[in-house]
Amino acid sequence: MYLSITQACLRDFCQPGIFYSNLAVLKLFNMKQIQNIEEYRAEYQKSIENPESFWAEIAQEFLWYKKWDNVLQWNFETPEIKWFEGGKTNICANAIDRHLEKFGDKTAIIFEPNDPNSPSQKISYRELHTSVCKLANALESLGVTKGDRVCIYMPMIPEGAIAMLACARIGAIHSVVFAGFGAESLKGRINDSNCKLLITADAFHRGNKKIALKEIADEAMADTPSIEHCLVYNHINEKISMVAGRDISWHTLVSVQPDTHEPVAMDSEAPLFLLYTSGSTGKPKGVQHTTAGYMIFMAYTFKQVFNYKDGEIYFCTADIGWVTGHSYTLYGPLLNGGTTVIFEGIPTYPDHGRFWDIVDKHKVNILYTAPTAIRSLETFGTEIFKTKDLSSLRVLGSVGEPINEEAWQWYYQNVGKNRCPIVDTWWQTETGGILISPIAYATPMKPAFATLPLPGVQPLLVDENGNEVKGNPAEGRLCMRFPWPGMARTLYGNHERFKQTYFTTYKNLYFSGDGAKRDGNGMYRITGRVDDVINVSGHRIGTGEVEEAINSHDLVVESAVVGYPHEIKGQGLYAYVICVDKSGNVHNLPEEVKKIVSDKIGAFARPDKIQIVPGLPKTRSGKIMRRILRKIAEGDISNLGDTTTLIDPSVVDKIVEGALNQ
Ligand code: 7RM
Repeated sequence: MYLSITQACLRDFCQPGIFYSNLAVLKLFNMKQIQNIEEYRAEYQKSIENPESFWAEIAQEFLWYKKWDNVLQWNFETPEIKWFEGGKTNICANAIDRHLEKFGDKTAIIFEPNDPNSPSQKISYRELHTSVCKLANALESLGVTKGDRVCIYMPMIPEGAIAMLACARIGAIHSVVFAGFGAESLKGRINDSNCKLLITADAFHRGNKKIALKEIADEAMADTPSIEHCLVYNHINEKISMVAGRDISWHTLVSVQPDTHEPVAMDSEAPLFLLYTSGSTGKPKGVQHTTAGYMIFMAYTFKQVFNYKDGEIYFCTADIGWVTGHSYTLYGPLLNGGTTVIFEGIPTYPDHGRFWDIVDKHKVNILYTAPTAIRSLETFGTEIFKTKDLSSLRVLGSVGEPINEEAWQWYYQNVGKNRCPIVDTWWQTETGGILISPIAYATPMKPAFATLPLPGVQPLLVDENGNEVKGNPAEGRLCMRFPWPGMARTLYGNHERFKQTYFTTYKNLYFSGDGAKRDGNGMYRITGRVDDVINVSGHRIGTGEVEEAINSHDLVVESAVVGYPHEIKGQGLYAYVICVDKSGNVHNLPEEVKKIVSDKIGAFARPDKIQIVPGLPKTRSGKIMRRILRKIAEGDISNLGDTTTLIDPSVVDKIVEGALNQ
């Protein structure tokens, strides 16, 4: 039964009064959670039989200025995807304002600073509303308006989130650049989308390091003609230089603003944000997401996958500079009226117990992190757990790369104490939100498997020629045959590249770039990027497969395998291996590693070369930069290209040195 707009509005969500008079929900907010596998099957079936009515029912639970005319219009050839066209809404109003009446005093954000001795901070929905309104007014006072691009280059502090929400509130398109990127990367991203405003901070500490953010921003702004102003948040009282006329103090401007602001009614398909992501070639792509579909998909997937219950504390370790930070540190939890932890630091500062201290201190119920973090903590052993209380935990999540079985078991046993389901969530910047994942407490778990598609998601596997691989088990390239509301709509300023990258490899399909296997029960296991497939003597070998075999050796922490030209076999396998004993002083390890791969996969997959290394060249999101490893394996070390996006560029020198001494 529908309530009348005013009834529903007054009864449940909107504070009566001028600011909400024109926003309405069509139905009570009672999105049901999937409780077991039968319910999942039923919900999935419904979503496939009639996707439009499935998503429309969920969409009704949000605040709208105007209801949509069409639920979905799509064409994967052009490609054009439109969800809820004709509707008008605002994601900031849905993430904050709608909770005020009932949950105004509830904590929206818990901020845990880098230094464990500094106080943590709790921000209620009401306080968040005030801060966002003030900043929204400040942005408008600078002439920023609907459709303008705003670059956000901020530490992992609440003000970064506030900046994103304020942009969304006024209809400006946020483009967050991770604060670990340097001036060149920042400049390129600003210029690609002609951002008008840059929001940044003086500086910040991450672990032992200090990063002089404003100084880097200044370097970038020497060559960003579109930037009119730079709004600077004073985070640690660092001495910085301010350019008169261009640079403005956040504190000075924001403190004089009114503390209410009416959200701007946005078209469903109005761009919400850009997020730059690297492809296998070319410069980073500005993946563009839109308002209504993104909002509905993040709210739905967050609530289902993590089985989020009212009042729970949720901690996603992803920085807001990555898509996981956008969708599941910020928007997903807030759209559900949840409490989200924003953590400024790193897992190993001041020691490797930091995550567990945060879980204990804030009584975290749901922890969502990356396999790379798990594996790095794994190397320190399990002694630390004796002194930490992790009993508040109820659900664990993994994202960003395939989680190998060892890491899965370690996480399950030591962190989850064999009682918390792990949701291994597969998705991409381009998908906006989670597509394939267990639903906590509903889907049976299978280590290293992302398991089943969420309702509304229609995956398939295809062979190299684009023919569907039907039946189970199966293996192939992972594609989607039908749109989902959270998918990207274009690449900023380059629709042709969008089409070429995702929609032309296989006709009428979205191509993810990943390979996957489906087991006898239809459960998916993501095997990794298909661009990393190596062909040895005519055998196609997935780097992920070989790495998994190598990692199963007791003395191996992690490994990366690449192909290199081989006179006889076409390509040979070169394996970089991190040993438990960091000195790498284990003489027969290379032979043992070769043997374990032969045993597990087959002699054809036996690596030709093994190099014991102290670390791997990883980007900040935990992805191994294989390009560099390939060059070293080829012996082509004269030009290793740009290594500035690596967490630790010095590791490359160590690997080169090791390779030369082999
Ligand atoms: C969310 C995110 C996307 C790529 C994707 C995969 C890999 C992500 C998983 C995974 C196996 C997972 N966005 N990937 N999650 N592989 N299992 N659960 O990471 O745009 O930065 O990366 O990451 O290769 O295509 S992303």
